[in-house]
Amino acid sequence: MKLTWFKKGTIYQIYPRSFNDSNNDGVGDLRGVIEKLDYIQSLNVDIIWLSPIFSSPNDDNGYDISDYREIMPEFGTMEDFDELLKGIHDRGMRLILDLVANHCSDEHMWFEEAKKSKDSPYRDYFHWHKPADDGGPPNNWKSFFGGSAWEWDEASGEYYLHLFTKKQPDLNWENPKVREEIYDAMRFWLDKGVDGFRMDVIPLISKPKGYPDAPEVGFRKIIEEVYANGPTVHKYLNEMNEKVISKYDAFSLAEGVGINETKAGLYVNTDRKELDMLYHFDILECTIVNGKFEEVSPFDLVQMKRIFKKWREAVHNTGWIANAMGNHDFARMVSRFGNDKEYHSESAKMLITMLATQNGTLNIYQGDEIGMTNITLETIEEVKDVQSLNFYEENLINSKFSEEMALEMINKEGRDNARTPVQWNDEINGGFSIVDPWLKSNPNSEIINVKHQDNDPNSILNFYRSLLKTRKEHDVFVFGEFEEIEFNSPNLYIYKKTLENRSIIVALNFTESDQVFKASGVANEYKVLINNYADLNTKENELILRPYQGLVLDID
Ligand code: TEU
Ligand code: CA
Repeated sequence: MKLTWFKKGTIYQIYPRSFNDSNNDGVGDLRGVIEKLDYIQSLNVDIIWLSPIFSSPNDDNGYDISDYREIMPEFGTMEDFDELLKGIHDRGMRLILDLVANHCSDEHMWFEEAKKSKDSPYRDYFHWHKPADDGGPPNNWKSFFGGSAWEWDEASGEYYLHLFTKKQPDLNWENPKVREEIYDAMRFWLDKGVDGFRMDVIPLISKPKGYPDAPEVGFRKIIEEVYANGPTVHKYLNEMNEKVISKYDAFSLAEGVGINETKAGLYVNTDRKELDMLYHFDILECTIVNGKFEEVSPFDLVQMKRIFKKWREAVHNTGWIANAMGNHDFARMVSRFGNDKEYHSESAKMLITMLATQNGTLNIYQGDEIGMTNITLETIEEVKDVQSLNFYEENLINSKFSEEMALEMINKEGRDNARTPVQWNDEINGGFSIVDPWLKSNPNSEIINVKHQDNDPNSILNFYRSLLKTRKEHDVFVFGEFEEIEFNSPNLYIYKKTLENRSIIVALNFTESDQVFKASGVANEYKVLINNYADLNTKENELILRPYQGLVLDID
């Protein structure tokens, strides 16, 4: 019987480059994480997900791996890693690593060898294709980061496939040797004692046979219908589970790109023995219509409730998901879904109250526990993210938007928003480093930082700590049966959760004005478990919710 310790857990994602710089070279590192382990433990989180720490030329900050068994020198040594892992386990937490197995770096030995000759034993580790009749790429596939997904290789007269940058060639999972290489790398880390993996773009590993053209639909649809969910994906995930994961007390968290709720069960239903859970993109992309830097839609609370509902129902009693509203690929949660100015603290606390009371594993991202916000980058030189830079470059050529507009869009949606250094104190660069960090530190570190919030009982940080603790003590938060109340309200998100004879009500105000909720019962007799305001405003059976107020009430 597989252990399910991860279901109640909270995952804390660390993006090491931006977490803490221990040797003042401007880049976060493993010793920087070691220095902060007591802090991380103080959050009451259970599992640390470390974004890639392996050797990499950093075209995509480690998501382009050149050696799966080596630590990136900028981040430290294997000894540092061993010490980190021990430090995490000593504190009763677990560690999952980021497995980037859909592609590697073009500087990985496999690709370097593959390029040398069509007869190389490594040639078939990748997807090579002769040109189309006109000499162009074999099909119309676009890379996630702009331009064609095929790159021309002059020497061999063939194209290779890269769904991300051209320095991230896709691995050919149809080749059993590739699969064994990846499984071996996984075993290497599991034998060291790591507790599992977050699996980068795992739904993309199997490509449609014959590389057919993608239909003329939005990019999101293309991902769902063409790039993800390929014909052999389940066979390989099942194999990976059988040969690797199931042999350890380990779990897998899939990045559910291109998986919609109708397909979710195929990946995470327990009886299928594939993956343990996934985080989907529907909340993360709920304001993105087709793709980043294209059309955006306004935030719509009812739509968000629908998304939570359909996912909850999709895996009900059969599988499991994780819930996230931010990570290293998206703008900051409080800036997107809350109000990072007048109601910074209130809205940050309300949002995490919502996420912590959804059914599923809670997944939070570094810095969100202090309400870190988006940053304004003044010039394109300050932008570091390859996705944003490629968009900017393409736009210079097709002039779809003015340069100012393009930079504005990058500031609104770009991934650098989530990658600015963690703000530890009010000193230079927020205490991350005494030298200029690789990506500009947010000037608001003078106000928003761990040190201030640590000393303030009403801070976002201390709210996270007590919310996560309460969540651990009450199974109903995670496992309760969900009952929507006032589902069609565009202002309030209210739900009741019941487990055995325990019931709670969660009441969340998504607006900047007071909102009235008519409770069935004497509102002021409810016991307050969580409240992001000092008091509870009630009138007979009415609950008056303040701007961005978030409550969890015990109604036993
Ligand atoms: O992300 C995959 C992915 O789908 C994102 O590129 C996402 O679409 C985009 O950032 C949102 O606009 C994973 C990693 O999380 C990301 O950091 C990597 O760049 C990417 O895979 C390639 O490994
Ligand atoms: Ca460093």
